[in-house]
Amino acid sequence: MTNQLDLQSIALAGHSNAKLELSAEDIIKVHASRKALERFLMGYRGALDEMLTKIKILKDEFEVVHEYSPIEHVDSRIKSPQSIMAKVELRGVERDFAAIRANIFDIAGIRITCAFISDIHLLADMLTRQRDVVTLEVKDYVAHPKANGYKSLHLIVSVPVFMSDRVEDVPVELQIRTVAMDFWASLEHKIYYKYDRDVPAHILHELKRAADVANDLDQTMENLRSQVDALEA
Ligand code: 0O2
Repeated sequence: MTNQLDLQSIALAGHSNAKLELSAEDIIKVHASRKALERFLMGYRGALDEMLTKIKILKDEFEVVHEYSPIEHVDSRIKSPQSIMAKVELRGVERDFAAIRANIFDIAGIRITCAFISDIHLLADMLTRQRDVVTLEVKDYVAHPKANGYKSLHLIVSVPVFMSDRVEDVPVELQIRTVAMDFWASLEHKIYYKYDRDVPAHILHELKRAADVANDLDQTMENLRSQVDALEA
């Protein structure tokens, strides 16, 4: 198995309809790169499945025991080879699988949305205290929002994935935030790319205002929830 990431081969592998003059050697190279990439990503797919199962078990159990779940919605993705390579270039990481594995931690990603702010850390604690989950990094943009107003809890965790001949500890990025935080983040992300990262000042100002409104809504919902919980107690 080649361990060298050949950018051109992977690009070719993703464009099977392209009218290209390929030599037999090129075709063998494309297939080898494709297979190596497939094997590399397999560990990430396994890790994603394991984490998604853990999240589903928590959600199901919560619904049975508490008739309520802190989890509103779950999204997951494996980063595309093109996005992985863009990050590799940006970060100046060597173009081989070992270096990518050691330096890029968001190849497997899960985003969880919760109804209430207090659910975010509750859920993070329930996941990270499981004995096969190792926390590698925590970025708490809920406690410490970014200057633009972005709020979310980011965790990098690793889970063991059992293959036929080895065990791989594979990193997964978890982003946990409220529905309001998520609404804001997805709009901000679209605007950021629409303006090619150069967003006019008045739009940035409006976005910050919208983040404050989303935060007010989250606080109000949290207060309402506390009042309802107190009534039920
Ligand atoms: P994508 O396409 O969403 O995956 P790192 O991921 O460590 O290389 P960084 O910025 O140090 O880079 O990590 P951080 O702060 O944990 O952010 C990682 C991800 O959080 C980003 O992924 C975004 O998805 C999201 N994010 C961070 N800041 C913002 C923000 O200001 N607005 C929005 N909408 N999302 C944000 P990527 O890799 O940028 O891209």
